[in-house]
Amino acid sequence: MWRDFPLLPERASTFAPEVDALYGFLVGMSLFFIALIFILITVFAIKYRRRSEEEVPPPVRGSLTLEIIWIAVPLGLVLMIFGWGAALYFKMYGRAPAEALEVYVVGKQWMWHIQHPTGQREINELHIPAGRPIKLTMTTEDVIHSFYIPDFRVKKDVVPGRYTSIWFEATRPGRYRLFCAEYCGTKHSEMSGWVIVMNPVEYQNWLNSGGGGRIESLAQAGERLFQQLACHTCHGEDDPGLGPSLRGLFGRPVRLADGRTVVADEAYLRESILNPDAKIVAGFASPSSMPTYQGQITEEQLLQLLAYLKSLGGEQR
Ligand code: HEC
Ligand SMILES: [Cu+2]
Repeated sequence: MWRDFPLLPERASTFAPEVDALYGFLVGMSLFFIALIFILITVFAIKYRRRSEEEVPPPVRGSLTLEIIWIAVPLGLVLMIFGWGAALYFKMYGRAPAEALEVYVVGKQWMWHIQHPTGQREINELHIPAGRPIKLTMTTEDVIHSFYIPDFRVKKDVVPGRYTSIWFEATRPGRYRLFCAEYCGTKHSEMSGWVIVMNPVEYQNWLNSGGGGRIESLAQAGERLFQQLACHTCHGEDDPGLGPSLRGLFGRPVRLADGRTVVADEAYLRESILNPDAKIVAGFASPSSMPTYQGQITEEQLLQLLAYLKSLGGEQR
């Protein structure tokens, strides 16, 4: 059992050495100052000890030079740590590279549902190719979970009602532990799994064999839902004028009835489907004639609809 939880995680993503360098510096610096302070306390305690009962210590005046040094040195150090940490943070938790492979994750008490854009689904396992940036778009059906891969040094909360994302690039094929890092109920500790990193050829084989037989891509599943839920009656191609055309919508700025302009990102599409009245498209009546789909569709179905809407063109992000 203890072998499953090694003391030191592996360095298996491009971020890992960078995170380790920062932590190494913090630990090294702390050790240096601990040693320095303890040595000085000991040396001073011995050197300046009281040698006789009558001894009166000489008065001490302040030293401007000393004071400047002990303000400037720590200030410089913490500013450096701040700059270093912020730069790394923005790199890791900023926007994923455009060529990243997008995989969708839905947390549920107490498992991880994974959907690949090509349609493969898995539970508590995530198969990915090495040497390619991977972007995870994540949400949850119930409570807050947290998606954590120690060997990759990435962790991000997965929050009900919205999408969060992380990206990383695995460097070496292998099996790596995946955890939920947010206490989410009785079986929280069982909410773990494996990330299986494969070389690109193996990964392609896995994709081809995945699901056994013909599988529907996420966007295809979304298109089917789009018909089933009758979205096409208002958003159809031969536009009956009941709703705006959704072609090329993703990533585009949308003018709203209240004069604001918002970008049609994932959060906007999600809100448009679950709560149409929140933002009315310019030129349409308020309240919206579009019914709410809150409670009618699962998070996984919502992701499929999203994949379909993205496939209708628009700026890829
Ligand atoms: C009864 C007609 C109707 C149906 C059914 C309908 N919609 Fe809509 N939809 C509208 C109207 C009208 C608007 C514009 C007003 C607004 O913003 O709510 C709209 C807006 C939207 C927008 C924002 C569009 C933009 O240009 O910013 C999205 C996305 C959307 N709908 C998706 C869907 C999806 C997905 C479904 C099916 C699950 C669906 N709609 C079903 C009428 C409908
Ligand atoms: Cu959890």
